[in-house]
Amino acid sequence: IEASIPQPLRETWRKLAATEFKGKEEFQREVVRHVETTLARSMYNCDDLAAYSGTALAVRDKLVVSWNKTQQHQTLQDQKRIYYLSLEFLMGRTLDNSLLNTGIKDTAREGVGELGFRIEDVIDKEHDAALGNGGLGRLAACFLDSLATLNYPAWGYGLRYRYGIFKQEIVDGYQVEVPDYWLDFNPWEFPRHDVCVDIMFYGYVTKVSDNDGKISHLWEGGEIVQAIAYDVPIPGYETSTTNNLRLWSSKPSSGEFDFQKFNSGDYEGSIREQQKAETISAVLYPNDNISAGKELRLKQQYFWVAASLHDIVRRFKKSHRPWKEFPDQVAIQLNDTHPTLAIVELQRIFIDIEGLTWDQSWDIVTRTFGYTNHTVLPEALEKWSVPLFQSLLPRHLQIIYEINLYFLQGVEKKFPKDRDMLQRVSIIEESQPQVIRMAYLAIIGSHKVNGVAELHSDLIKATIFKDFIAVFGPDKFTNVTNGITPRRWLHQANPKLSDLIASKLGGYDFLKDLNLLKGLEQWVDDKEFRKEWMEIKLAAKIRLAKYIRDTTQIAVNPHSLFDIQVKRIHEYKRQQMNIFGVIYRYLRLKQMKPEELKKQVPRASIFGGKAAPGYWMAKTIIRLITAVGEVVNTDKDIGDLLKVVFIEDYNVSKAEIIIPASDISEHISTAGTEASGTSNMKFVLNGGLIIGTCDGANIEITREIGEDNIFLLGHLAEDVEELRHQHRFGKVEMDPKLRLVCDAIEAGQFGDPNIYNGLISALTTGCDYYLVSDDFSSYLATQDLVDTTFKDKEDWATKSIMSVANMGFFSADRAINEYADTIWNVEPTPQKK
Ligand code: Z16
Repeated sequence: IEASIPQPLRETWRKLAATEFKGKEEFQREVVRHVETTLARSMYNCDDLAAYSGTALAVRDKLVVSWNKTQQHQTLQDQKRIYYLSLEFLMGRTLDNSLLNTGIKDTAREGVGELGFRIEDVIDKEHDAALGNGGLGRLAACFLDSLATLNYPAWGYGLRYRYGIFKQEIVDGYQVEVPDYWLDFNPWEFPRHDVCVDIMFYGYVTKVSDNDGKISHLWEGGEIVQAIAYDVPIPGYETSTTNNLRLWSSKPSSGEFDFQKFNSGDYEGSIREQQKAETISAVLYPNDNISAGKELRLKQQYFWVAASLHDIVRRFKKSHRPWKEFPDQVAIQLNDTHPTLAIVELQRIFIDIEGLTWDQSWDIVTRTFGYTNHTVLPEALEKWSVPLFQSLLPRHLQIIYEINLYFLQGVEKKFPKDRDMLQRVSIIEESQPQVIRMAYLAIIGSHKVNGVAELHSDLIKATIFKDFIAVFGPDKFTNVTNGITPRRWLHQANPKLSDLIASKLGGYDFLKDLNLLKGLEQWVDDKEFRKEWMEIKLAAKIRLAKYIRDTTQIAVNPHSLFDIQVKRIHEYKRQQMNIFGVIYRYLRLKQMKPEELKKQVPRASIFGGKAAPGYWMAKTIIRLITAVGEVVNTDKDIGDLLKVVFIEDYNVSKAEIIIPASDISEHISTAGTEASGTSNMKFVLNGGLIIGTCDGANIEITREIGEDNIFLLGHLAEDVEELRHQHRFGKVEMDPKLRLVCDAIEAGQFGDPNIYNGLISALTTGCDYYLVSDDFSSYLATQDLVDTTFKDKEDWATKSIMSVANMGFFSADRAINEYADTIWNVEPTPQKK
């Protein structure tokens, strides 16, 4: 308030207010000005990187103008805001996306062209913002795009990691992790040194009673770390709404380190102490679907949650509304259990700081939060040790015990004398040591819990959260099937396809209303259209083949069938089944006579994805893929008939090149394990067909595009339990074709077989938990069907076009509107231009 300019002077400000550049010349002027003044370079030393920097700074100025207006507008409107709390935002690159969303890509192309640069080269200089592991982080990024595009007043809250997900190098066929220091030049963030919050860890709790005997709790004496806000503008597509992503960075608290106190001899020691504070936001934990339970991770979670809630509560207080209206102004969505502490922290703020009663406070808290579950895998469910909590967050542990007590009292009333039930639903698991089940806490503290695809939402109700249906009734649980932003995953990644679609649908409205794709069905028999459609696919394959040749020296024939599996490496995603299938194909080709070989469909098996650094089995799978490549790719008998490629360091910007180039992509998780998957949607939207299991969103994709347009294989989720039981307690023979594959590996056909002992024993003594053997024959037969179908180019083109035409449902816009309707109870607020 004190920083506000007095009324009489505001006219002067208004006259001088920054404006967005208009047209090519003003854009160029801004680029050159930034190159010359911000970067202190000139036309004599302007390389692609400097051109990128100048362009990014010019575009950023434009974003900032609309961002300021939007924030001002939303503050004045003062309606309910959505806060999306996520430990991961896998944004990828920003320049191209900003150019497209603000409608100035053509201006920029011509503008930088006349300055001597190709826009593609300029765009290619940007470093990915890789603050996420995989699906969950990329979903958060797609949701931000949709929230802004649909004009919802929404903020993302996350951590500003100094190191994002590691860069993957393949050395001698093995994954090696290299740190991803990405902040050298990041024009898309704005440090807000004035927005800072002190966050406490450790310490102790004392009870004090006031004159009326009212008891309150003091949490004191801990270590204090400061959170500094960094803001990132999030522009919507073809709208003036530019939302905010606020990322917190940790640093030593100013009051904490009194240099006088330090022995002057231990100056270095005092600096080391300060650096400890910075480690909190130093690095993203590189695990997808695995919880490692490390203290630093819990510190990250509390640090981020406490800073965000402080910010949200401060903003609410400015409106001077009564506390009970908090849920009318604030919807907080918990992206997985990572931010579950927010429930406890808000209860603590209300009770210990704002003086509300427990019941008043708990009512507000539970009306504020929604919780999204993204997995049923036991190794991914977060459980924090009670002793760790006791030392790091003693007051929060007390509050959790109290939440649990009241909750269990309610359960006891509903199910009298059911001791087993009380044990099963308790937030505290009675293990050694005791642990806190974060998912249970998230359910109890939220008004809605959702899964991310229909099958997954059904499964959580039937399995891991079954008892909570009995306690709360079914209405607390719902489904919101994931979606993807068509702006990045069609228009940006595949501009030629987007342009072709626009030429037939009469414009680009489909990018905002993806159901309009349905109009493509009318063109499915149009010869010229079909030809252009398949030419665009071929061009994307040629581009990828060139990328593969430049980076791996492997020559892939663009006319071969491109079979792609790119995603995090995980046993449940079954890259091992894929590579076993490739080995089987290779063994079969080696047996064939020349006339038989002529009839085979040439195929390129393309893999990509990172393994968590501590996940040995996943790393072994990568080693097998590269080893098979070494043998197959140099086998003169095989030639183009089979190539095996592992693309290093799969990330968002590589996905934008890879996804448009698939004929077939693989989504072959053991049924019931992949909550949704989102790359399946991206591939189909780009005219690729998929081979997949009846799992996650594959099922709904089948429903939308029709079962003739998808290659399904394998057992159903409902059969999995029984099959696993048989593996454990009966004698089950390995599939004979898989036996042949294992024999070839064990005979040393792909190098030292000892490397793969773990992989093979998982199928035998490990009881084949992921059912690779059970699904193998179905997988091979389905791959044969893929080959046969691919030979009929006309049939293939029809399948491709009809699939894209029916993908409207998978827009993230649809998903966001469902969240707004069924969970957040908010309406969009478009602003006038
Ligand atoms: C993650 O990426 C996912 C789940 C999870 O519990 C943790 C992480 Cl880091 C993924 C799911 O595996 C995937 O099926 C889903 O599509 C994605 O989250 C977004 O919901």
